[in-house]
Amino acid sequence: MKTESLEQRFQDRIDREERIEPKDWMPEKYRKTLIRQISQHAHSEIVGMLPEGNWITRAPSLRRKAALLAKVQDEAGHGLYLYAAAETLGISRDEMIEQLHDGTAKYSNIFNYPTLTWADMGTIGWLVDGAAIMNQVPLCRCSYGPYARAMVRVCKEESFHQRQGFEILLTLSRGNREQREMLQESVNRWWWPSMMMFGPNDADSPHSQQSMAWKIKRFSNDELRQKFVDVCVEQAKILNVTIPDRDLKWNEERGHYDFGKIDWDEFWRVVKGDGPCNRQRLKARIDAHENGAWVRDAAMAFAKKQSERKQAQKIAS
Ligand code: FAQ
Repeated sequence: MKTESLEQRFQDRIDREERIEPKDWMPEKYRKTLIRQISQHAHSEIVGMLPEGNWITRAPSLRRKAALLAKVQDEAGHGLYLYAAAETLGISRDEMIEQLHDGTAKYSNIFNYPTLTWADMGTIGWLVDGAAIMNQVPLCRCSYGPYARAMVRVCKEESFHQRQGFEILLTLSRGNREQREMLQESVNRWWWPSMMMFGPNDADSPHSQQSMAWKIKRFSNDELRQKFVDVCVEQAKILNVTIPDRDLKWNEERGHYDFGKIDWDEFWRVVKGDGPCNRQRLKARIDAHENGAWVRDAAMAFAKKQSERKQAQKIAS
């Protein structure tokens, strides 16, 4: 059978909304695109623990500490489901981790910014998890089964994270002047990097067209960014906070909010490794991996011992 007809059949399955599973035939480029996206998504969850981890010991109450700790643990879990989903495509976890550590794999721009105040824990929940949900709910309908199924649970947890962040900000918005200023200052710093999370404009997004044809992506980067803006403007009113964009205004004709220009130079600088915390984030991940070598060795030794014991029991019985 010719490759062409295999590809056509594959596309027909996608068009019929059939799920593609690990043992199904798939074009090499589909497999590679998924490995790229899912592994980068996994790395984002794992690196994404670092900015919040910074505040676990300094959370203002036991309730806040417990919630933040649980949220960060959820993010570790998301990373693990996603690594497992990517492994079904024939790449090992070791290879993915190596690509993160040597800088060949990307992770979300957003995690290269510092968390300077407690309000940042609220803003990350509101804006960063908010943007993540906007992007990830459609991924529950991604054509690749293992990724789509992993996203169902991830999205449920992300939506809890978003509310947890919003509630931190709501509390600050009802607090004293310093607390309200802390809230505004934090939103000023996180707004634009959160807008960048959706990726380059559609015209400058090399992967979007093919990923949409394969139904990996269901909406374009710009469509999701617009939805995010429309939702956030209403939520900002409840928080009594100003979104730092002078061009933000309702466009009656479009039925959406217009917004200002994104600084794409900043985006690419951060993505290419020159953001405020890139070096610090990678160093923290590499150190954690190296310092955790003994845990992996112990787990392997334990698994080996158990399997030897089972084998010995089988022979004895
Ligand atoms: N940051 O052609 P496109 C979270 C790269 S999880 C860095 O548009 P695509 C949870 C892109 O990789 C957040 N790089 O690419 C949490 C490509 O480079 P490449 C992560 C970016 O794949 C919350 C190039 O630009 N979420 O937040 C970014 O079709 C709180 C061209 O771009 C996901 O990964 C960026 N923002 O669309 C955790 C969701 N945007 O690979 C802790 C799944 C683009 O050719 C605390 N991913 N690039 O070298 C996706 O939906 C897509 O991959 C996009 C990019 C939309 C991110």
